[in-house]
Amino acid sequence: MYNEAKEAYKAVGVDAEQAIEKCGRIPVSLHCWQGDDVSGFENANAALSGGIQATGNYPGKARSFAELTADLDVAYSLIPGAKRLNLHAIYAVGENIGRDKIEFKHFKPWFDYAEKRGIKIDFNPTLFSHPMHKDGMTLSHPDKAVRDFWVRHVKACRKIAAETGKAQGSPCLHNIWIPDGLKDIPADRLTPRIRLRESLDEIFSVKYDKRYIVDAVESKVFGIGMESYTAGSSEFYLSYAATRGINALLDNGHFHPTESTADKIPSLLAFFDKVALHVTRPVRWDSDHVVLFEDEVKEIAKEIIANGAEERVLIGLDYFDASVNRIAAWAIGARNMQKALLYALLTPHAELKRLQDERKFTALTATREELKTLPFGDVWNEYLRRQSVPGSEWLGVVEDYENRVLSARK
Ligand code: RNT
Ligand code: ZN
Repeated sequence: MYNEAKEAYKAVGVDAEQAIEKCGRIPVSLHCWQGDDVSGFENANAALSGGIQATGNYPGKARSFAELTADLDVAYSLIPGAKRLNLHAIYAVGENIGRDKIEFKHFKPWFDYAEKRGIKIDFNPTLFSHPMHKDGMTLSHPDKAVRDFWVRHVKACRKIAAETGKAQGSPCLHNIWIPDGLKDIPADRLTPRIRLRESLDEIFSVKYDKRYIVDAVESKVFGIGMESYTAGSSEFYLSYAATRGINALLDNGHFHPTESTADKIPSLLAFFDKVALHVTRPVRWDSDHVVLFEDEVKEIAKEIIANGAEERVLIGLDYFDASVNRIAAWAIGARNMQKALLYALLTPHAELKRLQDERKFTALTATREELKTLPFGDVWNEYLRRQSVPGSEWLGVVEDYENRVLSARK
């Protein structure tokens, strides 16, 4: 079946062998926080706050470093391609010493875990689920003591990220997202943004080698309880990143529903060396449902591949569904991201671009529609086989693990 598929793609000018080979080299960063509903290790009864929410109560969630890494191993075994690991500061291992005091050594177990598996790490400060996240604000809070605490936290995190990047020989993506916002119509939209700008400037006054760390800021249009205003809006962070020589991260759940995140990628590629992504699935709101193999995700992958930006777009996943088996959630979302990349790699972009430039729009639409029914599944199966990853039988692996291991977690 693969050989026939290969011929079908050859007929439209696509080399399936090359697509398979290339797909295996594009890293996708797996977010550790899908494994425990963004709880972290700071305390057992940690409640998620900050305008984000995990809903559902599926049994068997990971409660420790040992459980989370065991679960991640199962997930990784089901995902083809190059993989990274995305950590949050609340996953420091050992006693809770305070977010403004964490160091590389508190993440050393993660580093060793990843290194053994040939996986590189990305890192995030955690500016939510904490008593100093006051009145829904952190880096833009009117009280300087609150801002200073979070400045210290993010500085500590950037140091960890830079040390990680240096030690692993690959830049560590350090992404700042803050929940700061207002529920109802602001009386003052500007001052919180000025305070945020000043906090960020203080944070970025510490310089690190770009070979060790990629600094990014993540915008958001609204959150639960912050429906009317977010300090870290898209315009704010794009301007900030552009003027400070850092990068922007696009989360496709963080824009008005008819905006296309895929369309934003080439806009940013025209100005920035790198663009970071959080791929998710917003259902009516920023719900962070499991990523599907759907048009939005295909279009995102297309913008990466068609523009030859595999090394400039840093792909990460960001969703947390607590209503289904969490390992299956990892596997489904990451496999779908990979599917979208392979699908884009099996598209004759040069030919489609030529049709656009020659204004042959009838042929462009006709060709694109014909491509949709090529035997993609046969190439996908061959890709999985070569990556030694199970095909549709992957679910059995998760069910078996659930029966043996997860069901014993009470
Ligand atoms: C929240 C942002 C942010 C978080 C993670 C846990 O809306 O998307 O990226 O999901 O940092
Ligand atoms: Zn995000």
